Amino acid sequence: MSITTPATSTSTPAVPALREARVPEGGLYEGVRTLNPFPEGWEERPYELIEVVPQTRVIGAEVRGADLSRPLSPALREELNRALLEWKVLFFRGANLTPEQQAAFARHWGELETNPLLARGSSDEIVRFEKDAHTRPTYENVWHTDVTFRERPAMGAVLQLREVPPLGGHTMWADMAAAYDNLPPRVRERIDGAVAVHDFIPGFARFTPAEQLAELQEEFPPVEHPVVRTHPETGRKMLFVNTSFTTHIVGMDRAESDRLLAELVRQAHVPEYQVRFAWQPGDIAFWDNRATQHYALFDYMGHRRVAERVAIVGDRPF
Ligand SMILES: O=C(O)CCC(=O)C(=O)O
Ligand SMILES: [Fe+2]
Repeated sequence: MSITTPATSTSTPAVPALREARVPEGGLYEGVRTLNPFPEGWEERPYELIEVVPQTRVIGAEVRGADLSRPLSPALREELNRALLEWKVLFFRGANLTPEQQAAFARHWGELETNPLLARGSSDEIVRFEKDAHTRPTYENVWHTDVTFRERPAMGAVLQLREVPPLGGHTMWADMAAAYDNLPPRVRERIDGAVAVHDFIPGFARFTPAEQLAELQEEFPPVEHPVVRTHPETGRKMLFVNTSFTTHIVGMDRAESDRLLAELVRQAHVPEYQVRFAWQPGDIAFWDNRATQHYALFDYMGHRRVAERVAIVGDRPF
């Protein structure tokens, strides 16, 4: 046996050539995530009147010990608002409110919206979503923030489930502050200061009769909102574009805007930013529509699901 001596002792060992690692535009979003429920510098204080039980690291908390059927004291309203700012969607199990009580609860946060695009419940302010064995999905199966086609999109909404299918019919929410926090610098640079156009047509045209659409077009012209909005109460920056209503980014050609928007709206799909709620009849969810997107799952074809919602008028996003 002989040992061959390398031709020259200084030559480097042969390394196989590596293929070019090409990452499609839109990038990879693997790795560690920054998961802060609170804005920077937020002072965390104990709750005195309610119990707040977080459901994930950043979004969703079950609130116990609050009676929503009666007018809220200022102190209780303050704690609930603080919990809403911290956890972005609050769950109240077994609240069983009448539509009037539900509306009165929401009014502690401001004037209520009326929505000509959705089915009316027992008053103009109550939207009733009633699905039965024959209905097809409409607003479901898509991540969205409510009514961003308005100049002043809803500040929040209070949804109660009246009838729940035997299995499924859950709702999910995603934290748009966490989504913003984790954007790579190359994306942040492109969107800080950018403005997007929002329109109800993409989200609603397919299930609104043509005559009504023509009228609604007049009532709701396209509006512009910042791609990154600042939360008016916490000062936190949040990604503010969504699949249902954001049509394009101002000043970009169509292909570039489409590609960037596709990457941005995909951020709602990241599991670490999400919470999923399995409803029982009489449960309530109260979400901060400024800070979140949501997704109603239509996975109960052939069954009934009945929900009622009120929405609170919001500010103009900045
Ligand atoms: O039915 C649900 O779970 C939520 C529906 C929805 O998108 C909404 O209430 O805004
Ligand atoms: Fe919605």
